[in-house]
Amino acid sequence: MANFTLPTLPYPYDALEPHIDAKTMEIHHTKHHQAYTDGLNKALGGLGADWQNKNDIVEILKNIDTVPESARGAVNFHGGGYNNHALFWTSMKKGGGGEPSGDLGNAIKKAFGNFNDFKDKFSKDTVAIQGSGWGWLVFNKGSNSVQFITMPNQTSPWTKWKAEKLVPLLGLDVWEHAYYLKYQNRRADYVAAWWNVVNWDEVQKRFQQAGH
Ligand code: MN3
Repeated sequence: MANFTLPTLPYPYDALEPHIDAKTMEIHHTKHHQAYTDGLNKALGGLGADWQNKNDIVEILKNIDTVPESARGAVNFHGGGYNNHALFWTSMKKGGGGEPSGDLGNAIKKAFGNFNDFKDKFSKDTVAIQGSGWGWLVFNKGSNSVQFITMPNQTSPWTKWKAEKLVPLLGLDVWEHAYYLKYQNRRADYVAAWWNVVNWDEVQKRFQQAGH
């Protein structure tokens, strides 16, 4: 039986106040992320033993094309949601923000000109996502550079691995459940506030691990 479990947050629910409120964090984690976790387990549980025994979500997403068609849509959605949120929680921290330095800072400058241009593009294009989705800074292993992409719904950048060798570095959830309690319809205000909690040390670590 597939047994992915909800990861615990590395900080209390109120740690990201006032930028992201405690109630939103608690519901987002215990209800929404839990639902993706349950949905992933259910989708894999309906498949053969070889799929039920898999426990590496990144490998599953990289090979989404091999998931039997009966479950592929559900695994794409719930498995993407499972991994996206795990990355999301750990890419934020109390007292975050600022700019990345070192290799990552240089890669962002090379790709976008400077940090503010990167931030503007990321913000503008993520705010503009129609409906629900995520904005992502990714590392493209093929071109050895970072780039910005948007992904619809819960589809993970890892699902583009075979075609484009993309590694997710920093994602921003702009589903309404991520901001509606505090910001209502003001997605742009939520996106602007979120930069204050970005954990660049963690993003830098992912960049190193991606083998740039
Ligand atoms: Mn979410």
